[in-house]
Amino acid sequence: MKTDTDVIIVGAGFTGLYAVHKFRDELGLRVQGFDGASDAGGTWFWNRYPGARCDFPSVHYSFSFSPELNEQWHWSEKYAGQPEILRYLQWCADKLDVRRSFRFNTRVTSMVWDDEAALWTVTTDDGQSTTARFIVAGVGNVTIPKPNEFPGEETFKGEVYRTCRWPHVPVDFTGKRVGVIGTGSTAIQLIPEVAKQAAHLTVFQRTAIYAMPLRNHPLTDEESRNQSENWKETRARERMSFAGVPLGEERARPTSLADSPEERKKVYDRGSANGGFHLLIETYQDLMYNMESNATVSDYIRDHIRSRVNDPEIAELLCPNDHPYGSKRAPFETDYYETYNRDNVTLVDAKSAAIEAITETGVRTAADEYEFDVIIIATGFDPWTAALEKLNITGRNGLKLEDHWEFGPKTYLGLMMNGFPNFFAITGPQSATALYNIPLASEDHVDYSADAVKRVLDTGARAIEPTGESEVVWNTLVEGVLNLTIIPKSPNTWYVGANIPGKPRAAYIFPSGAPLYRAICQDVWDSGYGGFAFD
Ligand code: N01
Repeated sequence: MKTDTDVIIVGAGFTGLYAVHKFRDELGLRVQGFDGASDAGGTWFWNRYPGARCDFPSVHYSFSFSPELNEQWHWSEKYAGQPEILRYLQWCADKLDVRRSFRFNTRVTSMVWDDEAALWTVTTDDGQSTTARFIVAGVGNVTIPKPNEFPGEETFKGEVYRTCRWPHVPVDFTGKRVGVIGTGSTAIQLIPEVAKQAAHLTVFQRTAIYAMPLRNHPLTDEESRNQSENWKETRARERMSFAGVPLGEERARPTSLADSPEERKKVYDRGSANGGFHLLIETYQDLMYNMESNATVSDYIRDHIRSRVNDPEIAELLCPNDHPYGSKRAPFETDYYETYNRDNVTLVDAKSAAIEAITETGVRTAADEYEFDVIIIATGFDPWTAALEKLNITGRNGLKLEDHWEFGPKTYLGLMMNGFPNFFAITGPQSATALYNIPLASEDHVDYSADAVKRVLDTGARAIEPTGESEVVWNTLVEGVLNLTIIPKSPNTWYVGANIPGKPRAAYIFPSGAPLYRAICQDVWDSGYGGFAFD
């Protein structure tokens, strides 16, 4: 069959950059990429809010596949900020020479599978259509902002900013009254930065979270040089670790319940002192599976919060009490709790008195009115399925993706869907992505996709597609594993879609850890693509 190109790649983040390299330079195929942004960067192009930073160590949160990229890039901090990550991705785009394969400022408006010709027709917002045999979607999981729930935004006389669509020029908060809505991973990075500048900052918190210290620091020249020199060993260790990030030498103990309170405190102190995910992953193995054991770490974090906030009433309000640690994505902070000791910061309980509207002058809750010059909305994303559904995908026999997913995502391995041949949803819903270092997860999925494409081409088949039965088996496994964890104990975690009113509550993530997930995928591939059909 004749097509305009072989592979259409959507998104120019970690996935898209690697996919162009893989399919164009390694497989020798024709590729065409699209991205709505004006340049490469993906999520790091859009999320430019003050304090934006990755809470995976940069030496791991970066491409692993290329000796040149590993050796030539030097990170300046343990956990890089958004500007440095964006610079890195754009440097990679140059090094890999991938920009020429992308059309930027171009959004996909529809994708339609033609069963007779076995090709996809992709329409873009510049009015053009492009045909290809394969689609590689690298659109991310936290991409589409949560729809605005507050009526009256258009009447507000001041400035409104969304963290995930931040202006490209710095916003000056000097002398201004600022309101921030939300206290998730995003907001807790932004709040300390805005508080330093604003005349007054008011934070609307609906759900308190278990934020723990990130413990970021600049890297010395020697540390940076060591990272570049030892990349092979580092990358090998990543692939063997639960989250794709090898932590320290400390091995997690089986359960916190076997230790005395004193011993347990020492273990948690050590995890906390190491910063970031060490507390969750390196202390006790059953924190994500056993509510009683989890209660010990949840108590530890509440005590930690109380120790950092001067006013006991504010401290209590900041202590989470309606979900176990880890059931929502564990966030990490720098100076977040101390921010509430400042005279120019107020914490508002938006749970007991919900936000009702944005008014001409500020925000109205069920209990009070607040006047602002600036409102910042940090209410998160419509996760997992929304960015794919927004591509307006029609598969075999006119099946729309949103209908296939009417009651929640249905996938095989979190990578492909029955009824959508030759379509690869990189780091898609029901993959191990949520608890996995994204650049590695992207590389794995692109590699699996490239193998599958090669198999189609080498065997003269037209298409690869999972069977309906294999989707059912995968969904059952994903749900089963998820229900073994403490994740469903949170009333509104985005891991099960519960942060979006009306979104089906389902198993959106496969919390198996990366090594098990990779072993399952590798087994499927090595055993001749069990669960897939070729036509
Ligand atoms: O979004 P969130 P996020 N009224 O959904 C509140 C990644 N990330 O953008 O919990 C009042 O976590 C909501 O309250 P509640 C990371 O994977 C990574 O912060 O729904 N409040 C919550 O407090 C993360 O998990 C990094 O009650 C409302 C907040 O808004 C994911 O992005 C950095 C509300 C939303 O928090 C999403 O994080 C940043 C309402 N009507 C983000 N609706 C890294 O470091 C919502 N809220 C890699």
